[in-house]
Amino acid sequence: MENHNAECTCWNCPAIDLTGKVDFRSCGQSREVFSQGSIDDSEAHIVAECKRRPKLGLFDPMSVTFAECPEWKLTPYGYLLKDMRVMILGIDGYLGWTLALWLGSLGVKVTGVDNFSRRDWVKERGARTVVPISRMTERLHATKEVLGIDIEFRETDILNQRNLLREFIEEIKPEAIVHYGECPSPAYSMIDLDHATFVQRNNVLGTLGVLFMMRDLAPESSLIKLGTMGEYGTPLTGRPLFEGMFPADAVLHWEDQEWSLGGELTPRDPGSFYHVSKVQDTYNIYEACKYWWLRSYDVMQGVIYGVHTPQVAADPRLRTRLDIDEWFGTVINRFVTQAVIGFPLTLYGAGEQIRGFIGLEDAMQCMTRLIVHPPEPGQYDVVNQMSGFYSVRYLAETVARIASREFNLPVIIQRVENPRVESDIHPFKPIYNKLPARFGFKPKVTLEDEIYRTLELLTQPHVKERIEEKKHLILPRTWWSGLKKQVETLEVIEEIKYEPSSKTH
Ligand code: USQ
Repeated sequence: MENHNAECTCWNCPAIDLTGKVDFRSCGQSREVFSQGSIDDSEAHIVAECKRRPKLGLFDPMSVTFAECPEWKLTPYGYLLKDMRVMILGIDGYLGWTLALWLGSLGVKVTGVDNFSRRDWVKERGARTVVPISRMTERLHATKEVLGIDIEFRETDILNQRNLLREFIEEIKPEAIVHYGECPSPAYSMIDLDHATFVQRNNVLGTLGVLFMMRDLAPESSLIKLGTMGEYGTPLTGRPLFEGMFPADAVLHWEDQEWSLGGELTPRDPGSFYHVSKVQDTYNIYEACKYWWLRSYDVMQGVIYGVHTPQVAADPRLRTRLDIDEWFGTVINRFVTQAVIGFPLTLYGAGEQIRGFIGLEDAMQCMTRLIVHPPEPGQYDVVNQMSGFYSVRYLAETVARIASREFNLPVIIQRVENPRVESDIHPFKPIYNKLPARFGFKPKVTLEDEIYRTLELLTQPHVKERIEEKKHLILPRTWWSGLKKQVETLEVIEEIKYEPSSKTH
């Protein structure tokens, strides 16, 4: 569905300059409330000017749709604002870099900031990305040379150099801000007090600063903020994990009374001090939308995996990072690297933990669809961004099957002590309808195909060598209890042997 945003109007558009009788204290009111003109017709109208088409003069912002406006052009991901200015916070990371190239190739004017802290955190733990990545100057140069795309980059720490970020936002006037600029690691936040403090300070206060800057400098821009499915936890009652807020018909029944829960934030049950930082962000963003009419999509993303988009695969200098250590490697990426070097795949605990997952390329598709379909002024909304959910045991077996059949790698699966405090046997009922239903998202990458592509890259001798050099960092030793010791093997489950496949992939 490429026309999911065809009927959006200038009310959603970041090029709009809202003037007239808009009461910015009346938080979160939607277009419908205004359209009803209920209070007093003479007071309730809104007029706007277009920053891109000043010749229009004052007009009703709900009278022009994206499909009708010459500034919006149809792409496979919806109508896209011509030369749309998108700023990526955390542009040097696994997701940030990938999105920069992806959006640039669609004609978006990409700008970005980073302080290279992801490189530093990984180095601090003695680890490194197993897929080699270039320095930023070389990345930018190669992007221009290979893809013909200019990206404007500023080295900036969004928390400790707020003045620099402020100046950059003022100069660029971004029409959307994608916020990937946080520390993403549960295990890193659980190392000790210093790390927990660092992660919460970095994430929560960094984001708080961004919100104030948006209020002052870019109130029409939308904030697409990376949250996590891990905000919700895995409730043992098996109740559905709604997309941030309860649906309109949800009801609280207690004793002999009933109350509607529709529209209220759902309970959060984060699983690490990192996850807590995301929950705090949720509340800060929710409040900012309410107080200042900012607009935001909070993206509850499942566990990400994979290495491929057409742009990062176009040249070795354009590759995005891939971490495998206990702090920054996510489970599928870790299993694939383990299979490549014959290290028994590490199921934590019972191995029956279930999580939502999404491949790298599908995550890029989702982000693009959200960027081109901005929320209304004052609208805080949440999407659960995932394309499927699996137990970690199923994932280990799938990696083993593909590695063994297609790459002739013998694979063993083991169970190790679980250093985390998490349920390893639990129900899981995520709701993830909004992206497909409202934004036209159709997953393109199957789990098997992306595991295959990752194996293809990681079995290359220079990558395999880099994995071998860091294999002492595979077994976790950061316990949520505070213990510092490497986990013990509980059980070697099986040696998986499949006949080599005759099919060419
Ligand atoms: N796990 C294993 N073996 C491993 C690694 C992990 O069994 O070798 C298990 C963990 O116990 C956990 C599950 O796999 O139950 C997922 O672990 P993970 O390390 O892949 O992901 P997680 O720690 O939850 O964090 C990652 C990202 C984080 C993001 C989160 C999304 O690091 O930034 O927020 O995924 S979610 O899990 O939905 O909260």
